[in-house]
Amino acid sequence: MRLSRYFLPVAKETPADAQIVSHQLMLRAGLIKQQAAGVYIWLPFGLKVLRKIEQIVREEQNHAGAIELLMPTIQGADLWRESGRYDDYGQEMLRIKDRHDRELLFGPTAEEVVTDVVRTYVKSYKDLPLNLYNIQWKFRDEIRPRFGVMRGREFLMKDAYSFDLDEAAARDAYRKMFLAYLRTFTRLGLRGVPMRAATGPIGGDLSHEFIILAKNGESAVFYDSQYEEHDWTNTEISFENDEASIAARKSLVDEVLHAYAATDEMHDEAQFFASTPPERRREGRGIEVGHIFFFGDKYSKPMNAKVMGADGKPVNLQMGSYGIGVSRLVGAIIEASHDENGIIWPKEIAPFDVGIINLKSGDPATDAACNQLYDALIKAGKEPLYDDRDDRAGAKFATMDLIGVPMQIVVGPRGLQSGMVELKNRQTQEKTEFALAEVVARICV
Ligand code: 5CA
Repeated sequence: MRLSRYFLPVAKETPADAQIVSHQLMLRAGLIKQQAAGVYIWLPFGLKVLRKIEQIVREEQNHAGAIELLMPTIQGADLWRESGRYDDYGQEMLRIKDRHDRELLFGPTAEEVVTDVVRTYVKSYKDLPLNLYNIQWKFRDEIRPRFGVMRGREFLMKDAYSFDLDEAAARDAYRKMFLAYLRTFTRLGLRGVPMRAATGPIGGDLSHEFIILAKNGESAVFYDSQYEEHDWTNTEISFENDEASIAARKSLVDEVLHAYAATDEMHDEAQFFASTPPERRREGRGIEVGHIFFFGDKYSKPMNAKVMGADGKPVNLQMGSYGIGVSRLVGAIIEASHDENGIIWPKEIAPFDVGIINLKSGDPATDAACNQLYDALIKAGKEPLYDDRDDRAGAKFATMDLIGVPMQIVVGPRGLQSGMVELKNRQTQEKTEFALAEVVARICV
């Protein structure tokens, strides 16, 4: 993409209405524009990042055996009356009436809708286990939407729902998602720390939040430094349904959870001290990016979602639900990865792989070198962002740093006299000179 032809409205000034750094940077770097309180337009640059995160989340869900469908944003109120949640959910639910005075709502979550799908089509234990997910916009009328996309009213969520014959199988479904989450956050360049959690309006008796560590996190967290030092996803995890795989998943989850981690809500000082040697005890702040729940027949019972068991008797399905805040992750990743100059995208989700800065647009030799690089990078399968605008070098450096492209190639007439360009690493700020002819190969290793 040539910046002169792109739509990237960047701003120098820090917006006054944004309190935390990720929100400020998302506005300044032209990722989002507020449309209404807690409701955002995803500008082209922000949308690219959102889609990349979404794709990694999708690949890891598929890898773990979950199957994608797409449920509507608008739901009928009747299903929520069946489950008993219509009145309980309270003011966070945006209730809508159509022209026939029928009651609708903008879905804050989809346990009821997906349970209705499964009770319609799934009749036998032979169709299980089943895990259905979608990546869809949700609406929650939060009292105090804040921090930009971190606590929006409209937000993009991946929500998966597992259906099993009995509790043992449902707990395995839970563990599959647990491990899929560890893999997902690692691929996003993050460490998602699982913490025992309260279940709130989703319900159930077993629940974990996945928290990423960041200075401006909403909740205080206490954890074993193992979560920073050890990568449990290094071991190949099988998502097959044979007994050996089920047993391996159980022991891996048990091993992960053996290390202490809790938000202040669930923190138990005595247990922390008993389980964790002093040099490994950490206190910090974190952002909840995922939340998983096991809740048995909480929905299947009132909604009469049953399958025939092996003995021919009908039983209520055992369920769990598994959320990831896809749009929240954009803010959370910036919160965890930035410096005073701007965003530093982890490689996997960077909206562009490499920036090209033309120090003297209009100079024939410099333009030619930049064009040559641009074409070569595209040919090599990279996505370059070429700053070809007629602007000061300083402004170009500042923009490229602000928007966080992981690698930058700086091309100017002086270097070109000896056939050289400069390669800069956004994260380390390290600069290295390379021959023009060599630099693409360097990037593409
Ligand atoms: N049905 C369950 C799991 S599918 C559920 O709704 N869980 S949740 O309420 O915990 O939400 C799942 C994830 O969505 C959260 O972990 C969080 O990352 C994200 N999320 C929740 N509320 C908001 C919000 N107001 N703004 C942005 N993201 C949110």
